[in-house]
Amino acid sequence: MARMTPSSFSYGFDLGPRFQELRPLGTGASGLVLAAVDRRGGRRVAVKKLVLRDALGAKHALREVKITRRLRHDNVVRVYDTLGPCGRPLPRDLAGITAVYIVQELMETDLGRMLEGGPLPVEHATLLFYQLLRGLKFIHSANVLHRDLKPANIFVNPEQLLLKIGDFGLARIVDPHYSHKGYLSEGMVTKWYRSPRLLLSPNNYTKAIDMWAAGCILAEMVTGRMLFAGAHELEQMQLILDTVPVLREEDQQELLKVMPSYVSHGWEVRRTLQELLPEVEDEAIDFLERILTFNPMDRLTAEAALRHPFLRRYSYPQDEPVAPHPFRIEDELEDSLPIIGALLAAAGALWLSG
Ligand code: OWQ
Repeated sequence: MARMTPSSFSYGFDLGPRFQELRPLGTGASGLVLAAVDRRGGRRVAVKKLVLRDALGAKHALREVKITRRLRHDNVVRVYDTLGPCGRPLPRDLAGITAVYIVQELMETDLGRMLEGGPLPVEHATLLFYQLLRGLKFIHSANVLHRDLKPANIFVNPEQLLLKIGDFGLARIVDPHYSHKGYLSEGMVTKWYRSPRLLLSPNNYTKAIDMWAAGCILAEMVTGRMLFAGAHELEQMQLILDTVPVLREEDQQELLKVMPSYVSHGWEVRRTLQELLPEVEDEAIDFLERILTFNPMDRLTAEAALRHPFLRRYSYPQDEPVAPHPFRIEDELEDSLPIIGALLAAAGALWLSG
């Protein structure tokens, strides 16, 4: 009997003979990820398996495929291929398909692992953060929210100091021209990078919320310590309130309703960002203060942050591209409400033919 080759069916990955040397990297937001060598072209790749267990699993897989295929940018992990069972091309109609494989670029490490070795030299942290913002500017211009930015989802090739944003398993499309509430919340997003707004209303996802996470990540790169490491949601909010001033009247009033016992100290912070991060230079503190604002309306956008003096050595607006084909309201609805999505598609077809 022919020996099963390791590539034929390891780890429940039904990929056919194209991939070799499979080894597990971890379980991401949406499924198991393996490193492998693609015999076509000899590239090393990361392959993520999305299991279509039920209608919801299929919906999430389709969304991740749709989003990651369109996001082509230097600072976003590149998707090379999306495959079905046996490593065959993905059919148009997914009926009967049990798994989808996303074949993507393999990066050497992630920022979480890098930070296990302690803080980064501030020059390295600045260059990496510039690339994080450059990637976010592009992602947000495509009307995509990442929603789970954290060091483990940010991939790095350390010798070139190249950074790419990855793992779009919780990403959503949101068209800012229409009102939205980010209806579906999975409730599994890491709390340490959650903005105060998100702690107060867990379903309300916006671009500003990705920026909060980015700010937490910059602080962590420079200090080697997680900025706000709450053990639970209430403590997360308390740690934020210890350092982030609540300037707007409406936010103060909401907090008085939600956590009256904690906020009764005249709205003075207990320790400033400068006191919390004594090793961080003034310009970086100023920058962080513009990102870690309590109210998302006061927070710098990725595009505006790229123009802050902290990044003047790297900023080059002519080479900070936006998405050529942003996602639109139809894509957002198609994701959330399959029936309306189908109706819109049919109406579009009618309109085109008529
Ligand atoms: C890499 C592109 N990983 C990934 C991996 C979730 C997503 C996940 C694991 C690896 C990073 C650590 C080591 N490149 C990726 C990716 N994704 N896109 N998604 O589970 N590269 C949580 N790597 C390579 C390599 C060697 N030794 C330790 C880690």
